Amino acid sequence: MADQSDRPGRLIVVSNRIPKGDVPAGGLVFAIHEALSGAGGLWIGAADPTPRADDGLTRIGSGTYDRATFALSEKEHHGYYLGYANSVLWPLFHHRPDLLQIEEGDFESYAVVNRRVARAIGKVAGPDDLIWIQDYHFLMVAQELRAQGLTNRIGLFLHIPFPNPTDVMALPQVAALPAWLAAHDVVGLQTMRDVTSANEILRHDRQSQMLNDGYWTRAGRVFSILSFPIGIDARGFAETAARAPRVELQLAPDAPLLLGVDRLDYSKGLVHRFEAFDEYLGTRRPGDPRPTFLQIAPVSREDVTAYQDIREDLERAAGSINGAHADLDWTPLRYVRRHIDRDVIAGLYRRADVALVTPLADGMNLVAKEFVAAQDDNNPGVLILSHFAGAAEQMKAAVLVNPFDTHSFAQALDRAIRMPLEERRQRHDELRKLVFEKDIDWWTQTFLRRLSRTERSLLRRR
Ligand code: ADQ
Repeated sequence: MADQSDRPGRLIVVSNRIPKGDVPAGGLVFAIHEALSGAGGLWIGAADPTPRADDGLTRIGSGTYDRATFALSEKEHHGYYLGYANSVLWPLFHHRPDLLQIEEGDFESYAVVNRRVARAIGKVAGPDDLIWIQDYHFLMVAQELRAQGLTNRIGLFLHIPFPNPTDVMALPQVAALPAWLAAHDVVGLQTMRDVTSANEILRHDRQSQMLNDGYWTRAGRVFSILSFPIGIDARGFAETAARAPRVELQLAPDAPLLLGVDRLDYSKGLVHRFEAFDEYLGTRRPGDPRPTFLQIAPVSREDVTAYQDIREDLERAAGSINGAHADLDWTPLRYVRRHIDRDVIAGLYRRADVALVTPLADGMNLVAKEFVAAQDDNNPGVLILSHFAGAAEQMKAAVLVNPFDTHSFAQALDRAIRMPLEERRQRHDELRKLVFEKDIDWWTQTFLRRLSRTERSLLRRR
């Protein structure tokens, strides 16, 4: 649990999603719950959309800290959430400017919602409270808070990648981005690669000036941009995996199980992954093991067109792979779109011989870390990890692949399936150490410590 004893004020966290009932075990939501349970505080998130929205917060639940929602109208849900956040910022920050859908009014909706959140925080924040903003839904909240005169320490953690300096030009509000960032005291990104992109973008801003050690100055304020790679509750996840119920998959006794677990999203590289598996199947020799690749990918953000397209592409690819390679007693690819419970997934990770975590762009990718935590240390599986997952910066002992290079990706699959126990153990030991040491508590504590130790003298009003 995050140590907050050296902090005089409360912690106020803002995230788009907030649990309305019990806090689910694991994941970011659980980490925020833990951080707030430490010293009390307030967690603010979006209410379910209603026909009309007003200002103010609605308190939900009760416990050692407060939880409250801000209102969102159906129109704002379309403009702020489905529109600007998920059809502009998400594709842009995942290096897909070709998928941008810039609609009139969406940015205004985003700005209205960010302003509403800032007003709500402004009303409840005490002078010593730490404000911790989560993710790309709230890039303008800090700027609004500064405009209200708040001098509190404000941190932002961006869970997704940072756009590169060329792509960012496709953002109509690109000129405002440096001021949004500079309104925070600490901007946390997942990787050094993201920090480099952010620094590069700020270098093009005439008002921003780099100091040192990650510090920048702009319009009289000093702020820092640093990487804080997010982790998981490794111990908890390992226990869940060891206790997980065994699912009957009806595989031949020696058939290797390959596993993919993703939200259905174009950034996750599912079509590329299917293509590599297809190529691998085409190169199998007689007598080689007959692997089964189980891909779990429930649909998400179905109201956004790009998500409907990826779903169709994937279904087509899955059908064609099984059409080409299946036999009477063998279905090489199983594609499951249904929601699967977390403990069942943990058990599947433990059982799998190879995990395929091969996004085209990803802030971190927690599946890579969960797979490692779930393994039987004596007979561990192999992690195939894309260079483009943030996790690749830390998890160098994985089998790293370029998902765009189908041929070498297929060779990596073959290598992973055949990897001898000794090499699997060596790689796993290294990965395990990292996943358990840099876990979710490490992440929360490192970020909050950095934020709370920001020099007050640096917090000048704009
Ligand atoms: P996500 O894009 O949601 O998160 P990711 O980190 O892979 O991506 O997964 C989040 C969680 O969802 C994991 O705990 C995983 O087990 C679970 N999950 C994924 N697919 C599932 C499925 N089919 N069924 C059940 N559970 C599933 C964003 C960023 C990531 C970043 C995280 C945390 O996009 O890059 O790692 O935030 O910062």
